[in-house]
Amino acid sequence: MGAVADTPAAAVLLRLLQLAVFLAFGVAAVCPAAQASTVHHYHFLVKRVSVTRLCRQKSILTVNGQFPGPTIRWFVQIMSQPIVHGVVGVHALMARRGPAAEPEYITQCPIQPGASFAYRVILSQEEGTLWWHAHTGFDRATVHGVIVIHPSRGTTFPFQFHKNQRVEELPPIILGEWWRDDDVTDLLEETKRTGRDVKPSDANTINGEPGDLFPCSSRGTSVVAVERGKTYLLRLINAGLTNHMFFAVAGHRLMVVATDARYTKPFAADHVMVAPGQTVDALLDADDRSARGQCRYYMAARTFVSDTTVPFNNSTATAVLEYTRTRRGTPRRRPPVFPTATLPAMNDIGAAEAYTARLRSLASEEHPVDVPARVDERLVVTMTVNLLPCAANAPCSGPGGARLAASLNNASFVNPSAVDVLRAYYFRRSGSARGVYEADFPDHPPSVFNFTDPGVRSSGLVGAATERGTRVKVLEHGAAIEVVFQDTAVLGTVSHPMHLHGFSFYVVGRGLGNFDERRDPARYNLADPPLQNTVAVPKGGWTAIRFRADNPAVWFVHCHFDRHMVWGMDTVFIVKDGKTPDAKMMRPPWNMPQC
Ligand SMILES: [Cu+2]
Repeated sequence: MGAVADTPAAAVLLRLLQLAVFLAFGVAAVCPAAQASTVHHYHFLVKRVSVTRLCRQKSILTVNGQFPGPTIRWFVQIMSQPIVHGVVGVHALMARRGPAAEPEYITQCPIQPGASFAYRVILSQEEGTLWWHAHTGFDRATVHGVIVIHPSRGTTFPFQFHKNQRVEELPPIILGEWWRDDDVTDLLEETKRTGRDVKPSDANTINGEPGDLFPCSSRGTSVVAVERGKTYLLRLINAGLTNHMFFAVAGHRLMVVATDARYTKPFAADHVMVAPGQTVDALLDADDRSARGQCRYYMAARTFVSDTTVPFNNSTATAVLEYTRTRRGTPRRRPPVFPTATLPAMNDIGAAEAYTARLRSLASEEHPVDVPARVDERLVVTMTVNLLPCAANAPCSGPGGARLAASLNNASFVNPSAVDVLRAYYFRRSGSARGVYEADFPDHPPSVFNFTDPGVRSSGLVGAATERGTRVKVLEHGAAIEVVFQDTAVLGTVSHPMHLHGFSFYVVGRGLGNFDERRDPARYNLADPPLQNTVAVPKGGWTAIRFRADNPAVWFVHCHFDRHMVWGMDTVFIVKDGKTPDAKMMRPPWNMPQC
């Protein structure tokens, strides 16, 4: 498994992953006048193809041979019935009452070669940009694509386009990462075997291309055409495995209007910071008045690294924004302008925080906020990168001769192997779920220390070890939940992108240092907090999120740095059934794959 194959056919033999996957969306508009349903069929074929980047050919896993994968478009307020297989999961859709496209071993076991699998997803209120991606190992590095959710018929965007209301869309921009010589599965296996950190990627990418600042990359560089005087909607996604990214367009400001498919109060920004898993919708005025005949601009994506003490990818990917008609006629092929002044430096924590702090919900009549004013339960959850001793029969070579791990509240999550959490919960509620998971995920850190003190480890008071286990948290149906994610300095502070399946959540507070349960809640923003599904917790700080547990199912909670996820910075929220039939978890489909 995992060797790089030279031909697609050989790759299929190696990975045995040629699965025919069909997505069939049954669309039933809520508006009574539009009861007639429309069905969109998406045919996803997972296959290997050979591509060349950074002067090197390698085989990658794709959907339909496309990298990035196909774009799915639909309208909000629909019910959909996709048939999806176990590799591709739908990111961040509030799939109502599950079982939905979730990670393997959480709500389903991996689908075996040749099999297919159907399940139902009921969408709720997302509008804007989401994405779908693989949730097996590091496969999502190349198995991902955009989901565009248009305003429902009869409605429009809650913001003005510059001169007319006609929507001009730029092609979606997916940021990613590229390893020149390595198959991502090999990287994962090596990390598991050695206990070492994942080797940094060799390039960031924009729509699968590093851009012409890299060798052998000029021909593939994405070129996005615009006409002067028009306003465009730009959809931006960070599909990267290991890095936050800054993004800026030379000569242009962006008007941010949405994140994670939820509208924001519009604000002008010279750059955005997008964490892995997050999306940003922004308007771009093609109106470069100060350009003096210039007509080509770089769109640039640079790593934002909050912890420079570990190796990282210090490169910048580019695409080109090109005016198709200038005041003087045909564009001249001058080198594009680089956003030197507006793209922050790689370690500019202030620029990242300043951007993130500006995110606010639109909070309008059509798009109101519904943040719980009081909570029934507050969880304080520390996020820690840990070290574990090498196993006696498996030597390892991580830091200090140990093995890297990660945890939430000192519980390092272990995937069950015999049966997935959903099946264990749904079919064995009488307590026999024991042996698959324990419903004892801690509500608070098991030991309290000065979490963000850089000297905490050298003080000898806190060890780097963690406990391993499949520990989940059961939430009462309808309860108002607050989760405070708290960074720790045990192996060094870092900004973790924390992601919750099944819910969008309000980000009601953030701060540096240690969360103070007595003082900080008084300063929460309960008026217009941003509604997100992935939040970048400040390095050496904390973030508080609130949501109502009204979506009964089994939901994965994890850091969206994939190596942290693999190391165990995860847990599962099981939301209990409500009283009415439509508040109960749907029965898992009969054809759920067996482990
Ligand atoms: Cu993390």
